[in-house]
Amino acid sequence: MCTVCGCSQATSSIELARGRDPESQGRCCPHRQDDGERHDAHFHGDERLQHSSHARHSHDHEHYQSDGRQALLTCGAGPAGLKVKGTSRERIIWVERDILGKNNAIAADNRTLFAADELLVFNLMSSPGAGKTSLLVRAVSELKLSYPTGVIEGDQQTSNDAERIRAAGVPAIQVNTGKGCHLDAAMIGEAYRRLPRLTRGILFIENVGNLVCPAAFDLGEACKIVVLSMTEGEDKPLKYPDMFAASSLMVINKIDLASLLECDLDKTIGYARRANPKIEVLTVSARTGEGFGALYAWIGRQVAHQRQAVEDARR
Ligand SMILES: Nc1nc2c(ncn2[C@@H]2O[C@H](COP(=O)(O)OP(=O)(O)OP(=O)(O)O)[C@@H](O)[C@H]2O)c(=O)[nH]1
Ligand SMILES: [Mg+2]
Repeated sequence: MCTVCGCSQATSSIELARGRDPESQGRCCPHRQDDGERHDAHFHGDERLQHSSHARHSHDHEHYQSDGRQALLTCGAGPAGLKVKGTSRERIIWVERDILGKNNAIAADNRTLFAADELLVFNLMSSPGAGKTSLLVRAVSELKLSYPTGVIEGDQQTSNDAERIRAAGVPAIQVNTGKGCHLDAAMIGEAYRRLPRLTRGILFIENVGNLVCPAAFDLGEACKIVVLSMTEGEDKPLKYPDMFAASSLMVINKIDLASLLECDLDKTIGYARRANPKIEVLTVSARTGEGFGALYAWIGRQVAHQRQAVEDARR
């Protein structure tokens, strides 16, 4: 675990073996996309991309916000406390700098690529285990009958999810982020080039299971979708508002378990709308298929909207 912010980005033995700067050991932040970042990527087996990225750390520890602002915690003192320029008080300095600029530039390139193929791209995000892959397996089995469909899967390790998608008869690329806690635009651009051409089709990206960092990264998608499972409790949108603020749609999954749980659906939706008054909401069960008609209708509307935009641009 990161010794500064508590996130799960600490240096692994694998990264140390690859010669990671000992200064950064035990701390997080592959979040930063700047010259200090290192990328080690390879594809293996049936299209699994191993990706490890991390930033060079100064002793100052920087945390980044989804709106691109940077909160700088200068950790001048040791574990006993935080020190900023001679004071012993913790101070947060907001630096108006677009630290996600490099990622955003690559995301813009991805968007150009997707537009050229008239491809609709959805970025699915959730906590680990909310049911993203289960939902995708069911959805792509149906959608592939109407659209060229593909999936990019993101996980720290394993190609399990891509294998589940391929078993449904849809091409999938697995990206392994190693210690990384989210997909970034460069990973998506690279993975997309390894998929068969999906002209006028749909590409689903399943992000790394994490309700925090994926929200901050533009991948070039048409929109972000947050999957929240009934088992997580209704307060997640309050605790992780950035994820819900960034998403156009909240899919509440595992609705088949509703009668067994005390989760208050109305409360969950109300909390999500505090973070994002415009967020649309669907309830589904990836297990039983309940609610998938409405999900397909929603996707159909996005397809129609995108095709109309392409037509308008041509005129
Ligand atoms: N009861 C029920 N279980 C579900 C549903 N959807 C998924 N699950 C179960 O939830 C567990 C996790 O599902 P996954 O689809 O692997 O979840 P995920 O979000 O892709 O997980 P990560 O990729 O690890 O983040 C599995 O045991 C699924 O069978 C659902 O609608 N109802
Ligand atoms: Mg999954």
